[in-house]
Amino acid sequence: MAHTERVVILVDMDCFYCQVEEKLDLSLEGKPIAVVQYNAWRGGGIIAVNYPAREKGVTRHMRGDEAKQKCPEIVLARVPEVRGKADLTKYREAGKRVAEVLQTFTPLLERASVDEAYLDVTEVVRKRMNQDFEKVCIDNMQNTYVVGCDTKDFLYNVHNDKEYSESNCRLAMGGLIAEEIRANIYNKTGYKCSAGIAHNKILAKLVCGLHKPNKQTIIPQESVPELYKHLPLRKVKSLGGKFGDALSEQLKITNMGELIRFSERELTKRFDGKTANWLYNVARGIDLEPVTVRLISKSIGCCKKFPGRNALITSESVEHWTSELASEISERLSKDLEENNRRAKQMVVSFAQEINKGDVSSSRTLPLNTYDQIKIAQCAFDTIKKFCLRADGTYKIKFLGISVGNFEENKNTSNITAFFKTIRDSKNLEKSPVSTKTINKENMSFPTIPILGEFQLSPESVENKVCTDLNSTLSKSVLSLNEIITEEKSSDDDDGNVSIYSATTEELNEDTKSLIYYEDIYPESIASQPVFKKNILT
Ligand code: DCP
Repeated sequence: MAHTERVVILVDMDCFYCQVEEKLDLSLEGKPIAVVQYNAWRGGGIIAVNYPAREKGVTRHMRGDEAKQKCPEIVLARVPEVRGKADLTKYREAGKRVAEVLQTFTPLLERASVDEAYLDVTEVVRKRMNQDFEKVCIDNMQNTYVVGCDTKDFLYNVHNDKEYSESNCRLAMGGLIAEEIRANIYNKTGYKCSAGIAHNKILAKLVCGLHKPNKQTIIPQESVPELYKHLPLRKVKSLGGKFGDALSEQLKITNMGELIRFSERELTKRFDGKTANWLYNVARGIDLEPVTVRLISKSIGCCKKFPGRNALITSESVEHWTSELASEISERLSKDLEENNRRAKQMVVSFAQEINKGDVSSSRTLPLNTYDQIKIAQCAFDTIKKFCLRADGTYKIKFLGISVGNFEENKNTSNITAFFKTIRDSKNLEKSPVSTKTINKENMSFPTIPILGEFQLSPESVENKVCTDLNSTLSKSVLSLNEIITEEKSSDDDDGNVSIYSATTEELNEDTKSLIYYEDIYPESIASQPVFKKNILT
């Protein structure tokens, strides 16, 4: 199939959490609103801002107090809290309702996050090209923009210019379908959204936000150079992080338009073959990644940060928060089992701790054989204890996260009733925080894999010694680490320090978005790129 054969639509809800709040309290309609994850520090962190508030200069990374200064009439809706942390249930449920509407248009639907989904409508477009092409007109496409030309001219050409490419005719039909999808979402849920229409996912994503809110944008393939002319590299999926920085540094370029200067051969000299080929294609607006049917997330995760003075020091506090996270995971897993008949087989425990005044983040992957809250909590706690307990018997933990993934179909349906009984039973215990006294080690049904066992922060050693040991072990054994932690890649941090990445979360295909929602500052780098930072270890 030619790369311009496909028609892909990205649907992205506008200021999603704000819309959810508005629908739940109709008195908010039309008012400037921001959603905050409240904490006592300057009114909490803003995670969503609606468009009237954006007009007044309020942005996502402000604190609640700052937003009030910019826009005194702003309504700050607080994310509810359960177990001392954000409860996102209402936003997730709203996202599911939108996905249900999308599914009526095509089964080829890939949910990319709580409020974003790709649809491959190639087949739908093909079927409608003959019977419905007359409907592709400006009256039906009032909210459509086209990159590089006027919408009316574009529509005139697709109908009248015999030389105009067939692929543009298909995109125009895709545009009509996107208008119908968006109208349908609005009619059925009351939510507004924007859309990008292109021949592939990368372009659909790039143009989706060009005319937000409540509008959509088509990108004809010949307009790619126009789109790329001033587009920073980091805006393109996969180029937003360290790889994008490395690319920029190596090629001495900052925007996408400059990437086209490099031949595939030149790129192959600097990157592996697969990466070079991907870069070569993406520079030309070609992206062959298929829309993979995914209605449910690949992982379920939750985390909590403990910045500054909130760092967890005592064993009790670490146990308490591990138990809280495990409780949420267990609850969401049981709901997931009921709804999706699948079972997670893997758990990733992530943590960041302060060592020698620097934060060191890491994660461990463990098999998951039970959904029992207490067992999950115990297993996570054992892992954290093993890697974070300091010589003086205390901890200094800045971040904790548990996520589960590697789902497999649940074949054991006869055991479901028994399973829910276990869940019910374990819920009765929920109120009392897990303590070492109440947990019997024999209950453990998944052993902690002794990954990087030699890196354990031994209680006997003083911190400096631990760090020296870690460093020497790391340099000696990094290339022979077992299959769980591998030297997936190393690259330079912003500050020039070499980091060694664990493959664990990448294997799990971590949906980092599901992790970042819990806090106003992105712990994404922690969740997706567990590292041992060399500078901290020396
Ligand atoms: N979100 C969050 N924490 C972040 C980023 C986003 O909790 N760091 C939540 C709030 C958003 C929702 O995810 O409403 C969707 O995020 P988007 O990036 O799609 O942004 P919005 O939908 O809020 O706005 P836009 O209209 O610009 O897409």
